[in-house]
Order: sequence, then structure tokens, then C-alpha cells
Amino acid sequence: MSVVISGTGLFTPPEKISNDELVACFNSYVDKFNHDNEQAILQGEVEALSHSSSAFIEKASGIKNRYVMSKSDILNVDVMKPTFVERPNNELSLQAEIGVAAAKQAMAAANKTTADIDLVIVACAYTQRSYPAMAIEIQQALGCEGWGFDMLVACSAATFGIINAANAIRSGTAKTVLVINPEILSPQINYRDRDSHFIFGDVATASIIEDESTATGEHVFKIIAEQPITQFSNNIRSNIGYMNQCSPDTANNIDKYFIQQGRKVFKEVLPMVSSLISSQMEKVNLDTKDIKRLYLHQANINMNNFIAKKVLGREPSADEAPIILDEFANTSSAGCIIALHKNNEGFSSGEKAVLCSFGAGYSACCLILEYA
Ligand code: CO8
Repeated sequence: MSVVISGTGLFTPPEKISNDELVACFNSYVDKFNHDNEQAILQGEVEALSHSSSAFIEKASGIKNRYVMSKSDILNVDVMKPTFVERPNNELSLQAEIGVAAAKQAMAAANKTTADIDLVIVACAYTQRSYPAMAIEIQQALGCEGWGFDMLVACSAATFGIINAANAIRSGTAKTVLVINPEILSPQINYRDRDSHFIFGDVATASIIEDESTATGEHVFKIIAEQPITQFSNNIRSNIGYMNQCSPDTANNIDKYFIQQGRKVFKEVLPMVSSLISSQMEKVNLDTKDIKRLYLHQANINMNNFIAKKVLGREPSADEAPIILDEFANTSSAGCIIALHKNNEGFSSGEKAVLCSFGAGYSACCLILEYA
């Protein structure tokens, strides 16, 4: 049996924020903070804040823009977070809504109807609530039978989700699986933190996973090798969670937002990912010249160029290691799926690609794909 990815979908949020817009708001906040704390700063009791810069953001990360589900209050210096009207229980949740939009595209690309789907996996960095599962809400919204569950593995959720889907197909508990990555990340960003205010955007992606014998999509990728790995690290962490309300003194501290030691992550994750990809290529006897394209997790352009150079043994071209960071920013688990979705043309049967995620946990996952 060969399991394939037979279709993908991408939901792009309605609003976008350029680096210049984000930096203008951040710098207004900094000026206000420094003005309001002028005396304390002069007396050395409070540290003055520094401006952010679009040039730094683009050079350090490759990010020029990000899409968000709710823009206006992110750029309101008195709020600096997205605001959403809470929906009643009888309305589709926001996260389910964007998941459904991406799922419909993936099903159309794979020539599948809701009657074909017998497992829905929602795999992402955060779910809007713990239960009922987002996957079960989406299953009902689409009208699918079978079963569904949610799983969280931060930036590696999509690839871990695809592996879970493949294993369900191999074990016979499902035939055609919808893996959805509705990443609403803007609520977890500390927009008052210069080091991280620019990193993330919102998006949703989806993939159809099935046995090769039933696949009729235009672009079908066979999974010929796969390996997830994890290794505990506090270098990317958020302490947000359902128990926060039980510790009211610390419930709103900044550790409840996304926090990372970016340099350490860079240094520790690079060798982990390079050796993971090499080991999977070895498993199926592939050489650097055999890889046509690398669909890498999209956190940082310099990181991706480094990994692609290591895997290919030369500077990667834009076609060999597509970057979507400039338009979408870091979209956690969805990043490598966006790269695949937007760059699935130009393959001949038998050509190989690498789909690889890496991120918080640490977690990483490499799939070697063969164009069917
Ligand atoms: N504007 C101007 N200057 C700045 C800014 C800014 N916005 N930010 C920092 N600087 C300054 C710093 O203060 C520093 O100054 P100095 O040298 O005087 O100390 C200088 O610029 C350099 O700072 P850094 O060393 O931090 O800059 P880097 O070149 O390392 O770039 C990055 C920072 C872009 C964060 C980079 O380290 C990076 O991308 N690292 C890898 C991160 C990564 O891969 N993370 C994993 C992905 S996250 C993930 O897994 C998802 C988690 C779950 C989702 C969460 C949703 C919210």
C-alpha cells in the first residue's frame, strides 16, 4: 500500500499588515511608553524601549507582510491585539470556519466529496477550545461521517497530522483523511515585544491523504519515507492554558504569550533538521541531485537557505526551496503546506521532494515525497 497527499487547500485571511504598518504602531507605543516613564527612565529605574524597524525584520526573517483575521485593534496603540466578537454556540466557530474553507479547496483539488472523507484531523498550534473538538465541529459542518480529533504539535502539527492520517489508512481505521491546519496565531503574539511582534500571521491549510489506488487529484505525492522526532526545549514556550485562571496573580503575565530565544532555536534546530532530512534521504537511497524541491517550515529565510544548502550541496534557487514568508510570515504548521500548495507544478512522475517541519517542542518531521 502507498499513501499519498492528493490535494491541498489554502484559506487566506481577509486583512493584511505590512511591516511598515506594524512598526509604525509599535514605535508609537514605544514613544508613549518612554514619554510616560520619562522620570523613571532618567533615574535608571525603568529601561527605555527601542524602536522596531522594517529593515531589521526583513533582513533577520524574510517577512514583509502577514495576514490576520482582525486587523484594526492590532494597530490600535491602546489595544495592540486582535479583537473578536464571541460567537454563540449554535454558530460555526471562527477556527472551524477557516478550516472548512481550506478543507473545501483540498477536497476539490483531490476530487473528493464529503462522502469520501472518513477521518478529520485538526492539527495546529492552538485550538480555540478543548472540546468539543474543532475536528468534530468541522466534520459536522462538512457533513462527513466517520471520526475526528484534534492534535497540537506547534509548528510540526501539519506533518505529524499527515503521518497520523497515513497510519490510520495503513491500519484500516480510515480510507480518506482530511488534515486541517487552522492557524489563528495573532492572539498569541505580544505586539508590545520588539523581538517577536513581527513573526506570525493567521492562515488555514488542508490536505487530503488517501491510498494511491483511490487518488485522482491533479498533483499526487506518494509518501516514500517519513520520520517525526521530538526533543524537549524551553527555548520556544507559551504558558497559556486552562489552568491560568487558577493562578490569578500571574494569569496575565507575558509568559502567557509566545516567547522564544530565537538565536538558540536557530543554533539547536538547524543540525537536528539537517540530520533528520539526510537520514530519510539515506533510507530511500536518495542523493542531493535526486531532490527537486524542498518544502520547508517557514520561520526564517536564513534558516531555510542554510538547510536547503546543506541538503542540496549548493545555493538553492527560488524554485528548489520556495519561500512564502515574505507574504504570509510564520504561520506555524501551515507554512510548509502553503509552500507545497503554491509550488506543486513542474514535476514529472518519479521526481522527489522533501516536506519538512520544525519548531516548538522541539519537534521536527521529514517526509520524502515522490510525484505519482
Ligand atoms: N527591530 C530592530 N531591531 C531588533 C528587533 C526589531 N524588531 N528585534 C530585535 N532587534 C535587535 C536585537 O535587540 C539585537 O540587538 P543587539 O545586537 O544590540 O542585542 C539585534 O536586533 C539582533 O537580534 P537577534 O539576535 O534576536 O536577531 P536574529 O538575527 O537572531 O533574528 C529571529 C531574530 C528572526 C527571531 C531569529 O532568531 C529566528 O527566526 N530564529 C529562529 C526562530 C524559529 O525558527 N522559531 C521556531 C518557530 S516558532 C514555532 O515553532 C511556532 C510556535 C507555535 C506558534 C506560536 C504562535 C504565536
